[in-house]
Formats: sequence, structure tokens, C-alpha cells
Amino acid sequence: MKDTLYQQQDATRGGFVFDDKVAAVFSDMINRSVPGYATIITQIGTLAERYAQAHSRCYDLGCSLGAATLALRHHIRAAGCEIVAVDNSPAMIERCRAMLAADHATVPVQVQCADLCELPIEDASLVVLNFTLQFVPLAARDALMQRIAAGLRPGGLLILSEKVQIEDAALDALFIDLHHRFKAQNGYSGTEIARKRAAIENVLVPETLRAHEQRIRAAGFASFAVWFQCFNFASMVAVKA
Ligand code: GEK
Repeated sequence: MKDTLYQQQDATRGGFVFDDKVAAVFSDMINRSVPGYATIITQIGTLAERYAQAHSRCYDLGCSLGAATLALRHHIRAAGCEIVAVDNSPAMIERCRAMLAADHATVPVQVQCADLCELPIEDASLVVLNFTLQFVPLAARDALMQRIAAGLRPGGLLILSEKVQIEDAALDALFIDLHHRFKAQNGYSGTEIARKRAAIENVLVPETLRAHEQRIRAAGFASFAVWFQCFNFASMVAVKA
């Protein structure tokens, strides 16, 4: 279903929430709003094929409708893996369950409606945070990353995709402008882009790549790299020693 939410004036009242209206149009919204989203989803599958370890768990934290979960499910080759897909939006989880029920891949998926800040993370070989950490309160991010690192097996992989802040103010302004241009190229009007920007302010809090790397290394990961970036959207990987 096409995202026309911000064509309506009242959609800007209150902050952005992942309610039923958003969940209903989410696939269209994220594909038209996040440069490289489809590429990132595909490559999450490729990375899962390589990093999922036998008899381990693979987590999709902030799974929304389950796009990354599906990529994991169709590419994991290791025996005995279980996917844990988590989101705290009941509207997203309901649709995610329906989508998985219609999918016939065989890797088992445990779908949970829960706050990922309270979720136990255990015996993991892969943890995916695909545009989710940006919505977690800043003060809770260090502890979450430490729990992820602690829950990963040696050699386990973190995939972290985020909207990022560029350190150079002029380039930050340029990339924000180019992102808005990308949205206009995908059919959003100037009014829709401005309303969404206002609604998301203080709800989505981006950090710099340097801040992400520092947090990830401080949590105990041995390596870190940005494997994808388009404007102010990036995807990072980190491996636990
Ligand atoms: C995808 N990964 O399509 N606990 C659980 N879920 C949360 C929390 C939290 N504390 N905070 C936010 N969420 C998906 C896209 S969308 C990205 C992820 C976007 C959930 C929230 O409910 C929403 O479904 C998701 O994180 C972020 O690959 O909308 O830009």
C-alpha cells in the first residue's frame, strides 16, 4: 500500500509512532525513504549465509514487517539455527507474523513483541539492527550494545544500519538535502518531506559513524567497518573476537 500519510495534515500531530497506519504502508515508506534499503536487505542475507553458526540464534532487533528476517531465513545454511525477530510495535508484529506464515522457508522464527532493551540475547552468531538503534534512547544505547556483544559467540557478527550524522556541518547539510532530493525522486512532495522531517525530529536521533565505532569497540568487538553508505545512511559490520 502506498504511503500517503503525510499528505494529510493531522498526521503531523504528535511525534512519529509505529502504529497501525505506519505499519500498513511501511514497506513502501522505507523503500522510498531509505537510499540503498533493498541492497542492504539483500546483503544481510549474504552475510547471514557466511556468519550464521550451527545451532545458534540469529536476532533481528526492530524487525518491523520482517524484511531482514526473511533475508536471514532464506540464506542461513548452517544447521539448527533459530531466528529471533523482535519489535515493540504490536501493529508491526501482527503483520510480521502474517508475512512469515505465508513464507515457506524452513528455518524456525520466534517472533516477539518486546522492548529490545529488555530482551535476553543469548548464544547468538548474528545480530541485526537494521535502522533500529536510531530509535532507542541515547542513554540506553551503550548498555544495549554491551548486551549484544556479551550474547554473541566468538566470531559472531553485528550488522548495524543507521541514519548517521556527518561530522562536517556543510557535508551534513548537503547529504540531508540529497536525501530529501532522493525522496522527491521517489514521488514525495515537498510538503510530505517537511512534515515527516518534523514528526521524526527527536524520535530518530542519529549519531556519527565515529560515535558508533567507539561504542561498538568499547563493547568488546574486535573489528569494525562501514560496508555500505549512501549519503547519510550507512550500514556497519563488527565481529566479536
Ligand atoms: C527492516 N529492521 O525493515 N524495541 C523494539 N523495537 C523497537 C524499539 C525498541 N525499543 N524501538 C523501535 N523499535 C526493519 C526496519 S524500522 C526503521 C526497522 C524505520 C522498532 C519500531 O517499532 C520499528 O518497527 C523499527 O524499530 C524501526 O529492516 O522506520 O526507519
